[in-house]
Amino acid sequence: MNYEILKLEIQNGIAIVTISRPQALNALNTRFFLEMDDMVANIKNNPDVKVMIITGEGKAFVAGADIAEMVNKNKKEGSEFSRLGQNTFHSLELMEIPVIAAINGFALGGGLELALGCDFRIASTKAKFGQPEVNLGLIPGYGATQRLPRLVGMADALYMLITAEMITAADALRIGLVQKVVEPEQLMDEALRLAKLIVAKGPYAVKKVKKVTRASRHLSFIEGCELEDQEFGSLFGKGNEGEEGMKAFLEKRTPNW
Ligand code: CO8
Repeated sequence: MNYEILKLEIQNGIAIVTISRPQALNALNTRFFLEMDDMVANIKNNPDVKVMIITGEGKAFVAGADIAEMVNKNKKEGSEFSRLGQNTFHSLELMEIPVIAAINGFALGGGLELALGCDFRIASTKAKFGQPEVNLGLIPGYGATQRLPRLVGMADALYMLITAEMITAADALRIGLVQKVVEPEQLMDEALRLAKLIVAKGPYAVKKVKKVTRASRHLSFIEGCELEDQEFGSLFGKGNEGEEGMKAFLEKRTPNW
């Protein structure tokens, strides 16, 4: 696929995906979702990529779903547009490799929902976060009603969803919406630093830890612990990653994954 909105750069096992439609503050339109689906599929098929970073070009990460595209939709088309974005963000969340959102500016509405579909979020001090859908007489349609309360708790989620107030990066850090805040000029350096840390780990172990931890959302505690012990065991034995990692520790050398 020829990308018009997304830019991809791959360096040392790290895929950096930049959303580049700055004239509309990177608002999410149908074209974006088609490109993102294609991008996720491509990166999934590239065994060299161990981690993905998503960021935005210009003053926004993403300022929401494209209001100009949505305005004339009927009920059925509205639901379809919601499902399109939900599916894309589900497939992003289901990627085996970790996905980091590097939030450079506005992360509003569908833009915050995109960030919620990533595994964790780092933000520039300039970033602003909000779920402004009720200002438009809408509710979120790309998963925020479900992901936000699970991430930050019911009261902070409802505060954001009902007041539509934009919050600062410092407040986003305080409620656990982002994991780290850095100066704007350090954002990509910090995202790359974290990505490099991840690239150095056992790649199979990183995928398993994501899979088992994310499964805690739909499994009971007991089922989750069962999955954990199965996957823990899968890393042992001759030629497996755990064997190499533990041997390397005991032999005081860097593991050769
Ligand atoms: N959609 C389309 N265009 C947008 C959007 C958007 N979400 N946000 C900004 N733009 C456009 C503006 O219209 C403007 O275009 P133009 O230059 O042609 O007039 C350009 O981007 C620059 O924007 P501004 O001039 O407004 O920039 P400011 O710095 O003055 O303001 C803001 C920045 C505060 C971010 C402001 O642009 C804003 O409030 N944007 C809208 C934010 C918003 O309400 N987002 C939520 C959208 S709804 C949503 O995301 C629901 C998701 C679920 C959908 C489910 C499917 C049915």
